[in-house]
Amino acid sequence: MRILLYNPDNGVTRNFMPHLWMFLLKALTPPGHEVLLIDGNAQPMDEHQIAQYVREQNIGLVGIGAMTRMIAKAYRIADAIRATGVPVVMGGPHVTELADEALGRDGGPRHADAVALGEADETWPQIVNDAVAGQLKEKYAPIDDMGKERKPSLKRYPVIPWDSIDLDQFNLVPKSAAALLRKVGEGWGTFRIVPVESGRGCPYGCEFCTVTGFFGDSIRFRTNESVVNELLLLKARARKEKGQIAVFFIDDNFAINVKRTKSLLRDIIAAKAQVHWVAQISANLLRDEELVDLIAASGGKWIFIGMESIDPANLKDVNKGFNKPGEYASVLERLARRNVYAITSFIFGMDNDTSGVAERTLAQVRTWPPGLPIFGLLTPLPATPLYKRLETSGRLTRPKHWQEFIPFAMAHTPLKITIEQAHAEVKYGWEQAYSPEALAQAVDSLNDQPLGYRINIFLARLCFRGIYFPMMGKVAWLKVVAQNRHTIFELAKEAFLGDRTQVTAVGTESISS
Ligand code: B12
Ligand code: SF4
Repeated sequence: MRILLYNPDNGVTRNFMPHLWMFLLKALTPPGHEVLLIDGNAQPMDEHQIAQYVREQNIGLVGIGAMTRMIAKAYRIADAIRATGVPVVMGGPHVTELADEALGRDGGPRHADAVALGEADETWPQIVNDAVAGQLKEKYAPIDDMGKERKPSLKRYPVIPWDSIDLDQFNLVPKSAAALLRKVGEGWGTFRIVPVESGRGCPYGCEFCTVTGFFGDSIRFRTNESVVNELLLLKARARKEKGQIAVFFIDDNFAINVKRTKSLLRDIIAAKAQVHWVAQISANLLRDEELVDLIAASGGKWIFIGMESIDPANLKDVNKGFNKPGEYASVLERLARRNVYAITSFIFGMDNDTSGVAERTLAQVRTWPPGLPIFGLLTPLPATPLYKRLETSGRLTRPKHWQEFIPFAMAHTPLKITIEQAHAEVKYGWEQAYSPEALAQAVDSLNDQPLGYRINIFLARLCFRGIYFPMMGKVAWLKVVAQNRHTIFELAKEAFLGDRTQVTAVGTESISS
């Protein structure tokens, strides 16, 4: 049977990184089937196009995975596919929480023939076999012999054949420049950011987060050996195609067990499996100097930190009191001393936020080493404790906000500001943090560093700017380049007239050596 795994586009980040679930399920598919992958972020398709594709390619089963924010699009695509007579199975966090919605058992239309609840590592082969036999069940759940929910172990993790898998849709180097860039240094003909997981689960239970409910508070890890081998495979591929690969360790909290993380990083270093990597780590775990040393030595370049708020009262409200705003600066400086920088994520519209929260946050951000601040709104995702609290207190203004998804729009009323004020705070945060002046300041703050670091922070900021100000077309890019022409000119002048030997940094040094 030919199986299509499809992930709908999120409308923002294009082909920046593929979704791991597709590669994982492909690797777990029983032999004898052909599995095709389409990520809508890299290959946008509308309902008509996908239906045509399914017919032309003679697809016998389609699997669709989606987060809450893409679920409306996922349902539209699923409807179009089902209209061709091909069965659709859906999985991922949203349909796990709201299976009845996908199956049309909540009074709405049906979108899926079957739903995979929770982690599908063990149920996927069964789903495929049942589809072949024409006997798809409505729900598949990972349960043990006693009928109790079972979280799959990651000890026997499948080998994802990164050396041979078709990754054409995920090359971040434009086709027009690939041939030329292949000859630069170790080769830049391709640049891919690849998701790798080393473990699952986070016990912290922040009120707005689905992770503790979905993956459970029992944390599971792959073996160090299996992670190291995966990195070696990725490095070999990059070398073979004269390109570069960076890894996003998508674990929810990569250092949740500091001892294990240190042992993994030591093994990566010992096996010379270093690639440039990004990971999510909560601030409280970054107090450990040895851990941060190992992060830097093993290729860690960017750490995503869910700071959420600089107000301890807000953090306490959402059960994230383990975040201590008083130590944010020292954590970031500890990283920056090793040339590791942070993606700092903030949420506005929290219950203790008052007017001016964005400027107060930015005032602190400006005193920190340069990084990539990002701003969002508190969002009640289905089945989170936050959703339940707001529902119980009658504060949800759009209880099914995902059915008509609007980016950067609240679905409940904060306590001390209006919804409109919260929207304005997010807008202000993005505008100020990514203004030409802010970009120039970030570059200047690294004046004592090699040029490569400054180019890197500038390019990273330009790309991150696109999360809020989508830069999909050439005109939009040209406008941004024009606005930042002064900084670009200064960097270019230094590159061509200055000490060129210094151009060795985060984005430019070789990762394939
Ligand atoms: C990596 C990641 C991202 C990446 C992008 C995604 C990517 N390209 O990989 C980045 C950092 C950009 C990101 C951004 C956001 N993310 Co995110 N992200 C994750 C993260 C950490 C890992 C995803 C992952 O690969 N997991 C590992 C795989 C193996 O698990 P999985 O995807 O769940 O798949 C398993 C099952 O769900 C199932 N399955 C999944 N799909 C399918 C499909 C079929 C057919 C079947 C049978 C089974 C199946 O089988 C898989 C194997 O067991 C998750 C948390 C987590 N641990 O999952 C959050 C998570 C998915 N993100 C979340 C959110 C909210 C966001 C943001 C909206 C945050 C924000 N406020 O801006 C943005 C939105 C981005 C956008 N523009 O759309 C939420 C989603 C909750 C929800 N109900 O939708 C999660 C769960 C985290 C959380 N805090 O709750 N994210
Ligand atoms: S620390 Fe991060 S992953 Fe863990 S529960 Fe909180 S927000 Fe979710």
